[in-house]
Amino acid sequence: MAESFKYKGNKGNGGELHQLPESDDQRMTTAQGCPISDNQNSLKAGQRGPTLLEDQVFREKMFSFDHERIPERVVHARGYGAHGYFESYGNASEFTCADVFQRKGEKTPVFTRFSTVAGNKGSPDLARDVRGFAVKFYTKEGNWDLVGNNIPVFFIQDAMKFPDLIHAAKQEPDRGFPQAQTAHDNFWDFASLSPESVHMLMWAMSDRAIPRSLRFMEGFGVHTFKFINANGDEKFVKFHWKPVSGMQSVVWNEALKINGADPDFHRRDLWDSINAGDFPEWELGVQVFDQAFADSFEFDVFDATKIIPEEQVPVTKIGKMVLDRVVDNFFAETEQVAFCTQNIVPGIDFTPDPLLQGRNFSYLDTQTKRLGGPNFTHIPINAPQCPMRHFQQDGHMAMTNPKGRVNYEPNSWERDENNPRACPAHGFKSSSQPMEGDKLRYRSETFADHYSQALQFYNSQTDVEKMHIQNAFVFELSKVEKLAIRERVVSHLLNVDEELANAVAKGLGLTEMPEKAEAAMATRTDLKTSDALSILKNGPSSFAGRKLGIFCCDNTQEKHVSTLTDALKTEGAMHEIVAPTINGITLSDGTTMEGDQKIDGGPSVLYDAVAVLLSDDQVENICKIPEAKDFVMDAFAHKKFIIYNKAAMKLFDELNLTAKMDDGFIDIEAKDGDKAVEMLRNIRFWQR
Ligand code: HDD
Repeated sequence: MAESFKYKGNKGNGGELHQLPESDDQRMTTAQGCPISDNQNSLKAGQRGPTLLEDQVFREKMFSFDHERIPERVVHARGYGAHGYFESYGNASEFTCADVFQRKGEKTPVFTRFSTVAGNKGSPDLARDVRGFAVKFYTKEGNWDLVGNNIPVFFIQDAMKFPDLIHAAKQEPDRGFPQAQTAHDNFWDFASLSPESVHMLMWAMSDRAIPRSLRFMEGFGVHTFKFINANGDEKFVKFHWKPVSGMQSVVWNEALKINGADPDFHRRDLWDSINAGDFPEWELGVQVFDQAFADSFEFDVFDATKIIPEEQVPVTKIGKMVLDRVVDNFFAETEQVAFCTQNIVPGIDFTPDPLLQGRNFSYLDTQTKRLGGPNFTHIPINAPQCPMRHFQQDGHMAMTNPKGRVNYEPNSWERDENNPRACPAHGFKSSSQPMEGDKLRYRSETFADHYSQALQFYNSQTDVEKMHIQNAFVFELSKVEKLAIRERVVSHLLNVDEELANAVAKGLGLTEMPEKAEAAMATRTDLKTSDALSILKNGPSSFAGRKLGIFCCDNTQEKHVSTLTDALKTEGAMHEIVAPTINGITLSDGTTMEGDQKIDGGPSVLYDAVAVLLSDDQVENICKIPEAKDFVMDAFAHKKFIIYNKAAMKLFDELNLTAKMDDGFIDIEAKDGDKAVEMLRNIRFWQR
């Protein structure tokens, strides 16, 4: 036990603490398996002498350390993964022969990695950014990687533009900042010169880009793919992940503060909730449509800057993903997992979407560089969990070379598991795709409308969400130094919606409105709004998976705390005790409670709602703690529900809040825990 270890001083070997018992299962060895006698001291010439080059134990240890880092991902470097399973509802076999969907109730293992896009590996989780949502299905017919985002459209239409998009979005190359944000000149310069990005910009400036947790966001395959069924019939398909707990985001001011208070906010939430047995779940939905629909749809279904509204093609749920196991080792699993859009299985196929086509080259290429060679498929997290039989061999770190004499085809050796052949009846077959035409570099005119769906998205939001979009544009563009770039963005917004453009112009203090950007096509105003596009219209119906921060102190009434914690447990929600010291508090009935956070380490931005449950004899001291005041004021400003008791009123008085107390304040003495938690289901008191 760690506590029983006491340091016993230097005895010429770094202290007894470090010497472990001699049993076999605890003995430290070199990477070659040689037992190590001393892991604290290098081999020296004399007691104070120089270290000897001969020390193979030291050299091996240092060599391994020196080679620990591999290149971080060029995008999506900051990510977090978990294991789980996908359970098929068995209702998709009509559309696809993909084995993973054939049998109702069958579970397929998955590994899912969430990420931000622009930030480096050590950047904060709550940057305003798109979130990657990549799922590796270990199916019986090979790995299927659905490498999507939490936003259903993309900034660009052709992969040719991807390196420029990413160069512009990441740190500016001369100064090496800003980190993990698009709020700078280069990004907005590129975006405003690439009007195809306008639809995605609307999503990126919405609260979708600041999710409350990874569990409360949707995921999308983005591109149109193909489904092929057992009869060879083809349909088009778009993939959706729908979070079972509903959608939820933080507000921007919260995000700014959370990044300071807990840069690991999202990964910690995923880690904690899985370990607590509160497993995040998403249903996989598909929009399936045929060529006739594609021909009649307002936009080109191969254009990744467009959605197909759910009202036009409903989302059918075909299974559920449950993440139920954290990684054993972050590097081995989350870092080394290598997603490739090219990894598909029989029953699924690509379409000519020029973004998808380019991705199919890029991912394999980047994994080879990042993981050091073509054998990254041998790393356990990437290895298929079904048999693999082929004649690929050798290369760096080859671990599963084929066995036997034969390593070529055709051959006349006896057929067995080491001598495989292609199987025309069951193997992967590309779907039919009539093709003809000149070789040319061209953007199809069917991709030319850049504003209509941006307007549709904006019109589908609630007033609160519209205001957040306006504010986000203003925030980001206020960080842009060049006036001409700020104006150019507004000139595009004029093509989307005048009210939005005016609000942004006003927020930026523009004295003159720029002219509308030239558009290839007039913005369509006839597209129907879609409720599915709003977060607030698809919020949770329960407080489950959310967290209450309970700020209490010595002599807080025990029943006020327990009525709440009991009700939260029934709801499936979590709580943390925030206390003046981490060693905890003694409640009114003499029971002691450890603190989960000291007040300055547990600001209210870390919680979905707060309770301020104080005692008469402590409240005056608490009024003197600046962080205690911030705890309440931030919760108030972020429109959170605030549960309180009588003693807390003194603190509210001190903050001049008493006159402003609205229905978002819940008196625990008037309502019991159940009633209070019922109110928390609304998540925020937006009327404030
Ligand atoms: Fe990408 C990583 C999602 C366009 C090239 N991408 C990456 C990851 C996700 C996405 C989730 C992280 C995977 C992980 O967790 O390891 N990318 C998307 C989506 C796109 C998209 C949804 C548009 C629909 N990406 C895109 C294009 C290209 C790339 C057009 C290049 C032509 N993406 C990459 C990459 C990355 C990557 C360079 C970096 C690290 C990696 O692949 O594994 O190959």
